[in-house]
Amino acid sequence: MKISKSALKVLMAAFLVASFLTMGIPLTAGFKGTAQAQSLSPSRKLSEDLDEAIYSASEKTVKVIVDMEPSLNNRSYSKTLAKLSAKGGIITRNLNGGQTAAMEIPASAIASLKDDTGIRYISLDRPTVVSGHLETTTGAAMARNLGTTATGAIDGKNVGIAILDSGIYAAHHSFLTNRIVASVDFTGEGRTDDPYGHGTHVASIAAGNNHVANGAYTGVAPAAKIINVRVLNSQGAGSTSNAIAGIDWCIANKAAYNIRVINMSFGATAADSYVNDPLCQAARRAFNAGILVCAAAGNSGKNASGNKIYGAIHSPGTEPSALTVGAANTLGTDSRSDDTLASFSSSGPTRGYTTSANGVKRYDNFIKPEIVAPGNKIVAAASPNNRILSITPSLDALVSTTAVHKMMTMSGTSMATPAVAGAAALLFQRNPNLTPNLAKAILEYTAQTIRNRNNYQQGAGQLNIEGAVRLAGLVRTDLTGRVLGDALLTGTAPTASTTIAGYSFQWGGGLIQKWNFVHGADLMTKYQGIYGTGVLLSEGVLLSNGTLLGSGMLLSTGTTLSQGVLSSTGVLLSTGTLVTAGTLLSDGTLLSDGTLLSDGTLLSDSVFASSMSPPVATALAMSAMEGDATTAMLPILDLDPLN
Ligand SMILES: [Ca+2]
Repeated sequence: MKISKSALKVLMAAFLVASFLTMGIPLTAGFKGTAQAQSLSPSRKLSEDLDEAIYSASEKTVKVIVDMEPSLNNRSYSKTLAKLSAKGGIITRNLNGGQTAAMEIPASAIASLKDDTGIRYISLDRPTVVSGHLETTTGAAMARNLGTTATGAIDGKNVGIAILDSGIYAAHHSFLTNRIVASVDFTGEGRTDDPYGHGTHVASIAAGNNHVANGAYTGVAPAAKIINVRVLNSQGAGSTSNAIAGIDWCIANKAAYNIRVINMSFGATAADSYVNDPLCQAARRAFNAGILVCAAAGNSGKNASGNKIYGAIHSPGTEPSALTVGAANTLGTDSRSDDTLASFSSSGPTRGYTTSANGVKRYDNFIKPEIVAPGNKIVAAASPNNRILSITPSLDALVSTTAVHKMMTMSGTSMATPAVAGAAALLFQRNPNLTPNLAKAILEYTAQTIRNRNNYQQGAGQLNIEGAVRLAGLVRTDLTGRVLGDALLTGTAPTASTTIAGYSFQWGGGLIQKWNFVHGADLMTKYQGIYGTGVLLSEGVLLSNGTLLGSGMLLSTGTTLSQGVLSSTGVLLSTGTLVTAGTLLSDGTLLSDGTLLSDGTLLSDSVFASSMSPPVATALAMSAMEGDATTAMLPILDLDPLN
């Protein structure tokens, strides 16, 4: 027998809720000890806390879970439910194959149900508090407690994150209350909501609150200010000039909204070197203005046959100052022991190029992305009637049917990027004096190396917010005027490991430089020239004719340059031959000219057949949006839909 995917989801969700309530709240909750619990008569059908709720608020509606007699058949269930409806009950969710129902019902009606033979038990639908999968597995939940009296909880408070995307559905309860402090449109459509459905999802990953499903989908920086800069239209597309106008607006309004982070979950094919690419140039302007720019790597990590390809980082992810983000896969478990890379995540090197007067192309060939974060099958906020969901209904996470609570599942480096943008906001809250370079360095240094993946795939590793916030808290706040070799920390170096959900891992302990991976404890104990403003983090070393040159101006002697890129087998590959030979690593081929998307328009990671001409690109985009078919973040029902 084949069970449809959506039916399976509902079944799994129902099971989850049942087991969740059982595990999260002791069944004896509300009872005063076992003696009383044991004295529970089989005929008693109301939980004690429900009794109390009825007593204290008989005129009100209560939220209950009604469990019907298992011996009954479906017809009897329907009859019982009809009876409950007649008494003013509104069924908010069917559970347990129809045998159990979550409902809202006038408290005054409950007494008359006590003797109903169809009903086994009625309990109060108790609110539970959980931390969501994303905030748990990234370490954001642990980071909340790493603040000071001055900062309070580390939740992004007062730090602005500009979401350059397809708009945001501001009424979604993930953004309660008044979290979106500014909205501006650069698409020409004259609206700032999100008919496409991409920007709302992205914004809630970065900064959504814990309102829906008792916190199951809490974003990384749930108190940050959200700045909605709409540069993608209702089809999810836009022009490069839209995006540039949006970036320049952020620079001009940085002070007004304390914009410290820009999130760009979109990209265009990188053909020009970052030196000439206008989107990269705009990203650089933002960076020079003190804003950390987080950019999606792109979803071109494999070709139509599913084979690994290298060299398909999208612009502006090709810009060296940007923090470029690839997608990891948590497999839906909080523990990071099983985490891997999403197959669709674009790998470096960057392949933008300049052409010399005699026609020779010179490729940038930088290592990108710098970091990876969860981006496979992420459940986050959905805007109502959005285009993505209308075309691909299977992406409905079936969490809630209420518009302001609705959630959908999406995959892509688009989803990974806002997790990093939210993390950056937490760092700036913890230590407002961090330069963008230093914030970027801390995020890279504390990342977890993913096994069997090279630097072109994972950069410095997977986002570790616990480690990053802890380290940011140790960095001195009087950074102005520091020179190379000065103490960077206020005390001793931190323990360079993190334990999340019971699994401990060492920090990667390194930084991505243009063509190299630099490592060593000095990177975080001593001030490095590359942490200042007016330089690039990635400019610590120079490569000349295959020779690595450490710059005494920018890096202290206690740091070590890898002699090229670390391959998945741990063997160092010689840089000079690595990229010029045209063949790269043994497990994939190098994309020769970066022309995967033929039309050169700016696209969100999730694009559709109608907006893309080449069938190959369409297939790739669709497969990326559905994500890798592994276990994933599970839908947890919203049991309080009217709130
Ligand atoms: Ca995991």
